[in-house]
Amino acid sequence: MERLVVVSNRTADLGGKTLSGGLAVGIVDALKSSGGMWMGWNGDIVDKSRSMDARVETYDNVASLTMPLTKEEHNNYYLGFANKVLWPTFHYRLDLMDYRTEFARSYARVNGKFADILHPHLRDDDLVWVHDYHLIPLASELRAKGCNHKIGFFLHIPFPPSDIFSAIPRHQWLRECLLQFDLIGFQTQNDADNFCRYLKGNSDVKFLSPDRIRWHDRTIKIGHFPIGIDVDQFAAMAQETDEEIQLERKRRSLLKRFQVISADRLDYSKGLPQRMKAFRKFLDTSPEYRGHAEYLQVASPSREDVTAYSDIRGELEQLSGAVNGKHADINWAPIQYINQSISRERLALLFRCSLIGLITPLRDGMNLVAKEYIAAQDDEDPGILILSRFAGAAEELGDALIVNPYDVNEVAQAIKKAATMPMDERKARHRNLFSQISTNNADLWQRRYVAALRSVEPNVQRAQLS
Ligand code: GDG
Repeated sequence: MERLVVVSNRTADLGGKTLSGGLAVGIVDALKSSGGMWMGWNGDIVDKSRSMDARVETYDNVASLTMPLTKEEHNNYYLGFANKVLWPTFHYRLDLMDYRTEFARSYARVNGKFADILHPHLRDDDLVWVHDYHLIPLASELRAKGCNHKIGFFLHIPFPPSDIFSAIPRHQWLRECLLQFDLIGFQTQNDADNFCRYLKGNSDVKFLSPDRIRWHDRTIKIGHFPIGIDVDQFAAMAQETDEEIQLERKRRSLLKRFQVISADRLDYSKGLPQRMKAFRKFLDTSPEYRGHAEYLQVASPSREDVTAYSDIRGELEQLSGAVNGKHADINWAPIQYINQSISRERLALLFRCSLIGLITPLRDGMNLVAKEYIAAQDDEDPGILILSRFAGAAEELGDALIVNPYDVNEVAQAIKKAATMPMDERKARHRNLFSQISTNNADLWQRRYVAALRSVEPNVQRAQLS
């Protein structure tokens, strides 16, 4: 059996006690069964790069190949090109794109460094699976070293419409880098369609079928592979007994209160201010819920060195303060805003005791929180998911209350609809949602992707880049 080699910007903490996140769990299981390898940045930042910085360690049949980044690489490749150019643009936020030549140069250089480190460790029949926007040029760099391996790419974030993508200076270079992969995978049909429409504007690309293209002497497959979660693991965590949470539940039931919950990295793509405004609208238009509805927003800190992220933090502090100032009573505050990361176990328990999961990103590749909220529910008394139509998850989770996150009135009405939803309807919606996330779980996601990569036609020649 071929060995699977996974490459991502950061590796999971393979040596740690528990792996967090459906992504890590799903991938590590696949790596264990093939005695595979995971390569990526180890999270350290050093002054200077030295060749002996790369390390291989083996945990439970999985090799981990890691290295640090230098300060320059962290600033220009990671914070710069990846998170000030690609992240905003791919999330349809051209207004936040900050393109600089030194970012692009460093991005190309770091991808070259990944290839330099990885290449000597590759075996002839390895399947190489590259993850996400940080590593678009990696296949091209590996091909330049003579790698004819099957190399697949999976984009965890959205792929924007052609007009937006082509606003990135040197987008043609990114396109040519992408076309050095053998399989290009997206989260949704919509993302794959956006990419295909962009390719159709190029005369050197020929569509052999809707999902196979010919570019010079290469054949490339395009597909969508919606990521899932480890449903059993998350559901089990949500059912642990926790005295504090049970007390909280009793208190709420005595006072006829219910909780609305959201949990996100504090990122402008997640729509946190719009959501807080929608909750404020709900309180303004449905005064009968004052004293009864409590909104908990967990916003874990993220990329704080990027200005767009610190700006949004200030906005949320101001908004939550203003709503609480206007509506709070001696023994009730409508918004509880936590700008800290909490444990995964606690998050699962909080999801279970919240009547409403309010997940309204402005744009999201998939959104795993939506799936985790469903997995955590008690099927005898399930909560209701309100989900943005701009989350990739909305393609699969049609039984949620689907909303436009920019429309505060619509979101406020959805909160009211959820608060009054009859139990039969709650159960019916939950049954369908749970069945969907259980079928398309993390394991199926990785198996579908790896099977598709294994079955691509081998491309032996390397196309000439312009
Ligand atoms: C990218 C794409 C795509 C959140 N707060 C805390 C916490 N979390 C966990 C959640 C969830 C994960 O972080 C977030 O995953 P998402 O999918 O919601 O979003 P991104 O981080 O933006 O991920 C996204 C994903 O890749 C996978 O392909 O779905 O669209 O943007 O697991 O539970 N975990 C802990 N404390 C917190 O406070 N422990």
